[in-house]
Order: sequence, then structure tokens, then C-alpha cells
Amino acid sequence: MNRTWWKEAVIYQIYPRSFMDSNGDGIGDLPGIISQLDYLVYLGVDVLWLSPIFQSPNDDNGYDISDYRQILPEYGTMADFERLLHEAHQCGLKVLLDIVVNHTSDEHPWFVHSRSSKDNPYRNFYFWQPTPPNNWQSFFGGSAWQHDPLTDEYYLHLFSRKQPDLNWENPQVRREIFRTMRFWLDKGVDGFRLDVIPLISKRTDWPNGDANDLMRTICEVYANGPHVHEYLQEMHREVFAHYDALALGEGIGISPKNCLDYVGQDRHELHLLYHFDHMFLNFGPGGRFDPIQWQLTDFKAIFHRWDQAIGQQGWINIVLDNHDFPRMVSRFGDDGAYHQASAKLLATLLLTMRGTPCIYQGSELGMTNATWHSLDELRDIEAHNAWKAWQQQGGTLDAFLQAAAVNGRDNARTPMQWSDAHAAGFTTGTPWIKVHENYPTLNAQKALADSDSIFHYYRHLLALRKSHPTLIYGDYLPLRAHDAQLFAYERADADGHYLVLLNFSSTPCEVADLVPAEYRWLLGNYPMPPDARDELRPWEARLLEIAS
Ligand code: TEU
Ligand code: CA
Repeated sequence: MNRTWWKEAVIYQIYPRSFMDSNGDGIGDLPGIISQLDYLVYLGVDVLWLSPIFQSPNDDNGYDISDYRQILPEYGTMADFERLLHEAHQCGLKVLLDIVVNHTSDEHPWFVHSRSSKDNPYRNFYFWQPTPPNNWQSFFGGSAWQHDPLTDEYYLHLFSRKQPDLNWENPQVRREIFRTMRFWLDKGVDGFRLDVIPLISKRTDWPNGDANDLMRTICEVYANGPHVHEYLQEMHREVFAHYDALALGEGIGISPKNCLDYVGQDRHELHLLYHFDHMFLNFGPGGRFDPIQWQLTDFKAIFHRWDQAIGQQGWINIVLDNHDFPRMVSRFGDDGAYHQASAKLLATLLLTMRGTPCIYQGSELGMTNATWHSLDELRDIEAHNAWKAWQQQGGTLDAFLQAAAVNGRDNARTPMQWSDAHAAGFTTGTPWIKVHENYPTLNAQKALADSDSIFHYYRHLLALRKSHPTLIYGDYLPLRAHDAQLFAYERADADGHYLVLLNFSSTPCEVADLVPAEYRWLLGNYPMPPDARDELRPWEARLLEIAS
């Protein structure tokens, strides 16, 4: 396995809107990020991924870009961005921009031209049809085809109506996108997170999707289109081949079967991708707002299947939460009685699984899902659209708010909790989205002062990972695959051998048969027991070094 910086790095995702506000307008911004670089360096991460910072009407918080070369004024100026990049580099941090190239905003000049007439030179930048050719549904609800009265035709939008899909079959579109990417790389950015990249090539035979099987429809109909690899290879030739820059793809619709087509090291497409298999585990037949119970055995099987599929030929990201999903401790842990222990257990999984971890802002503090008391508190377009559909089916508001509290995206978007000051120290003004009620006790200031905090656990683990390359490159060997309570595995290569034991439950768990007599205790989320063969306590995590 060849060594590269991006396999060894740990990525920290910043959602700029909710990270730190410098001027009291209630919206996080670039100077706010600059003011917290010391915090990120102290934590020990290597790469910052900034969710989109480009000009946007914010229908989907920046995932609807109206100018790829301007900074959103709410976030600051180009000079602020250049200062952020410079200061981050000075601290040894790399910076990835999140670029959305599957679609633009409907306010992007390309779309404004495109819709203006059927023979406009930009018409072919998007997909126009006289009538909807199929039953495709938008990810945010309703038909993916929107009628436009200006020319009496329909355009495709896989996300909101204000996010028309670009037509990548048009070489001019590709040229413009690649030029834009080079523009930012020439400024010195270290790579891109590529939003919904498996969707860029459309099946223009326009087959129907299966309304009863969304996952299959995503994999077979929306994603992995006929030219996707051709386009990504072209992107590599035109863009990435000329820089030491990272291509990290959001891998929606990619499965273990085809992942190496994207990240195989001989492919020259993406370096990394993150998949959605475990992130969709608790989505019921009705999707996100129809949550179901998930099983640890399924969860483990997903990690195993992906690790086997990737093997020695490629590399992936490890992700347990981000701005699109609930908080990991609320979802996969226990954010009540075992909040501290389970947040640390999940950190152990995130940072010792084989792959490049992404830490989402605030999870290093153990930030939790919020409670939503009314529709007005929710900001996410996906939630508001889902509520409309929910209402049509006769559902109640209470039940909807409960579903949103389990799986809504706004859970991950509440402001970063810096201190117990006004608005958690995020802003001196009124935050754009409510601050979580638990900020007086759960905040960075408290965490930094408490050597036993979740934050310091992350810090130790990040340092440990750096000094034990086997935790990065070593093989992943799952143990007790069928155990519904214990997630256990070894990481091993010629240089070392480690055992990771994670009790995903609030009842004790036997591990005596897994622990050899000789071991060295590296880290745990409880005080060291007299013997590492003793049963695991509720949500206990142990990381041991064992003899090969
Ligand atoms: O997300 C893609 C995506 O499909 C998931 O957000 C999720 O499946 C969706 O919420 C449906 O439940 C990316 C971005 O990460 C997300 O924030 C954007 O809203 C989306 O693309 C459109 O750009
Ligand atoms: Ca601001």
C-alpha cells in the first residue's frame, strides 16, 4: 500500500454558517473560522473541509451556487478567504473547498440564460424536455421535473427547484467547471470535496425509477450514469493531474461492487469517497422522516463489506456524521445516560477504522441532536418540503417534529458551542438557527478545561493515530461478526498489532476470549480495569496493543 498524505490525514468538516460568527450578524463567517484555527491545531486535525462558501441565494445553504468564483458576502471577501488559506497553511492545515458541480442555483447566470429561450446558447447547459420523460423524484420531494412558463418546458432538478442539474454531456459545461476548479487550485487550495459526484452523468434514455425502492433507484437510475467515469478521468487530466490536490467524492449511490471504479489507484478519478450505506441504515421505506431501528450486526457488516471491497487497491473515508445527518452520538450512541462514554466509543471507531476519517464540527465535543418545538425553528429546505408531503398524507405536526428530531439535517447544523456565554459564544447577535439548549454544560470552553472530556479523548486518539501507522495502514480484521452488542476488530501489519473492543450497549459485555494474556493498554474511555479481559462496562471502548 503506497503511503500518501491524504491517507494519513484526518479531515475536519466546517459548516461555515454555524461555526463562528465574527461580526454579530448571527451567521458564521471566514474571519470566525480564522479566529478558531488555534483550536483546530490543538485538536490535532490536518485538513479542513469547508462546506460551500460561494455566492448563493442559500436555498440549500450554499449547495446552490450562483457564482463559483465569488465568496458569499455573508461569509466575507476574497481577501478574507486568502487570509484564511494563508493562515491555515501557516499552521500546517490544508483546506478543501466543497464544490457543487452536479447542479447550480437557478440564479446562476448560466441558468438565467438557459431558461430565457429555446435557442439560447446556454440552453444546453441544463436538461430541458417538453414533458417530464419519467417519474423521477427530487431528493427533496416532488417531481424532479419543473415546468418553466418562460418556454413552456420542464427542467431537471434532482434536488430543490432552485438547483437545476447541469448537463455534463455538453463539453462547454465541463470546460467551464474544470476552469473554475483550476482557478481555486491556483489560489492554493488543497483540493475539493465533490458534492453528489456520482450523479453528474444522466441516463438520457430517462428510465423510470422504482418508487418502492429508493436505494436501488439511486444506485441504478440516478447515480453511476453511462459517462461518469469518462468525465471523472477528464477532470483528472484537466485538473487534478496538475496539482498535489485531493479529490474527495461524496459517494451517493456507490456500492462495494463499483467503488474501485471510482477510487481504484489505477483509475485516475477520485482519491477518496464516502459512502452512505450505514448513514441510510435507519431510514425506513419513507426515507429520512420514517426512521426505523438499526442493528449493530448490519452496521458492522457494512464496514466489513466495504473494507473487503476496497482492499489494497483504493481508499475511502470514514464518516459517522456530517451536515446531512443527525449527530453521531444521538444516532449510534446514547446521548442520555452514557453520553460521554458513547461519544468517546464512537470516536474510537471513527479514528481506528481503516480509511481517512472525517470529524464533523462539534462532534469532538459530543454535540447532540436538538429538540424541535415548531416548524419555524427548522431551517432546512428538505424538512420544509417533507412537511408539505407529510401533511398531504394526513400526518400530524407532533409526529413530524419527532421524526425531524431523530433524522433531520438541522440537528447537525445548530451553532458550534464555544462557551456558556450568550448564544454559546457563537455570535453576539441572534443566530440564524437556534442554539442547542445544552450549551451551558456542553461547550468547548468547559471541554478544554476538563482533562477527561470528549475533546481531550479525541486529541489523544488523534495523536496516537499519528504515532502508530498500523492504525492507518494495517489490515482490518473483524471479530465476532454476529455479536449484536460488541464491535471488535484487530488492526495489524508487520509493524504492529492492535485490538479494538467497543461495547455498543448499556449492559456489560464479555471479551475474555478476545484478549490475550499479554497486552499493552493504549487508551480507553473508562479508567483502566485490573485486567483487560474483564467484561466491558456500558459503552466501554478499549484500544490495546497485542503481540503479533
Ligand atoms: O447531499 C446529497 C444527498 O443526497 C444527501 O444530502 C441526502 O441523501 C439528502 O439529504 C436526501 O435525504 C449533498 C449535500 O451534502 C447536501 O447538503 C445537499 O443538500 C445536496 O447534496 C444537494 O447539493
Ligand atoms: Ca457573520
